[in-house]
Amino acid sequence: MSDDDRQEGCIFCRIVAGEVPSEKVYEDETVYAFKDANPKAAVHVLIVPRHHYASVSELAKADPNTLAHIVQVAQQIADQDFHGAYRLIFNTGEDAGQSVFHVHAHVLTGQVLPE
Ligand code: IU
Repeated sequence: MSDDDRQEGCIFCRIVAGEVPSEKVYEDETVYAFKDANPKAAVHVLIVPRHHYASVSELAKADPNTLAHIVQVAQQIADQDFHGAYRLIFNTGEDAGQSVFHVHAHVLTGQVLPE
């Protein structure tokens, strides 16, 4: 990852760079996926673009292909872990529960999910 891709002090930039340990689930040139440290389902994975964007709307504007790719990676994880069923969540804004301002998709799967 180049310096242009990251934001100083961002914990997810540091995870993507391997400076902070994480349980990797998947990676490729554009995204990195790892297990959420505080899982809310049997399988709870976070998928993040390598490049720093603060929110899903910022990502959608700047790089819609990577947003579509995140959906495909979520599907792949759910195909492996739970016959293709999953919930995909992008908390956007502090009042919606976003606490890390490097866009991340929560993939919840591996069990029947409550409504
Ligand atoms: P949120 O949508 O921004 O609230 O989600 C942040 C998630 O990142 C939350 O589920 C945390 O458990 C998770 N997380 C993590 O897995 N590892 C970390 O070092 C940090 C947060 I900071």
